[in-house]
Amino acid sequence: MTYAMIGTWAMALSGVQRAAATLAADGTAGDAVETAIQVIEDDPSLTSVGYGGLPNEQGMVQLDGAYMNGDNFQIGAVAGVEDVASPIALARLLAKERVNNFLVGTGAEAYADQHGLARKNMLTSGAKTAWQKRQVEVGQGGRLTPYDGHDTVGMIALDARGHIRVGTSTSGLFMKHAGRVGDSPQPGNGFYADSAVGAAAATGLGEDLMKRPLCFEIVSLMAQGMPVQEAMDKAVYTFIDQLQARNGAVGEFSYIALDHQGNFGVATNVEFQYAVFSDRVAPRLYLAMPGND
Ligand code: SD4
Repeated sequence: MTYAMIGTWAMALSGVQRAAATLAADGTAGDAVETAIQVIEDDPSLTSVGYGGLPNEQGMVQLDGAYMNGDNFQIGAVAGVEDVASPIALARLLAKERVNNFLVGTGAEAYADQHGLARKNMLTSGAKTAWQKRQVEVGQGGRLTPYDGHDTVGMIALDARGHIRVGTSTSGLFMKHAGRVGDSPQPGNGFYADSAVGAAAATGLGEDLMKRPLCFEIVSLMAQGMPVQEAMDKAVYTFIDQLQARNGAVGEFSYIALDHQGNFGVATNVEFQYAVFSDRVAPRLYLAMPGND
């Protein structure tokens, strides 16, 4: 049976490599997504996800993440959580609840404690130094630009039994306001999954990504019979053009998607690397260029 996995940015490769063994040994898509994202969350050298993620204006690391079960549409999501070692583990646990699926801040942290999830100080000394340096620059009249040091990890897995799961995890934007929430934990915007069809995940400037639920739109177009790449081209580039025409300002948009047969697609308006693994392809990185040619 076909199995496959796709993840955002070059950092996804180490996670996909780790999860490859799980999928190849008839493991579940949920375990593959959680394992792959945790590899990224645990890596202090990656400054946009989990431990080592860059802090907000106040010097706090606030994390967003989500998990979706494509079989029953259950969603778990967290936003603005502090000192939780694995937001994806927390989101996956929340996806099992009947209610209270999306928790923020201290409520999410209390839930993590009640369920025995690991807590840890997520601010590394490297991230603190980057924050202090930015304070000095701002003090010297430098502009506060929140839009750097960001890359969300999004992972989609299809297992050999046809189950599809998607997950996201991010520290959002460096120097964001306290309490700012991006697209990554928002269903339809940051992610969407339907095991009968496929799934999609987003990365880029959350403030723009949440202007249209493109992950849901991509999956909807696929449900109508459109091939995955065509669905992405139609949904993503149409909206980018619309936003450009009506708003002028367009941030970074990058999307990955996988269909229930293991075919994948990508749409982006920046140079974008992504990692893929399947029963046909050993774990590897691809590079997508902006535009739909
Ligand atoms: C956010 N979409 O919080 C995330 C950040 C990101 O590439 O993915 N940047 O807005």
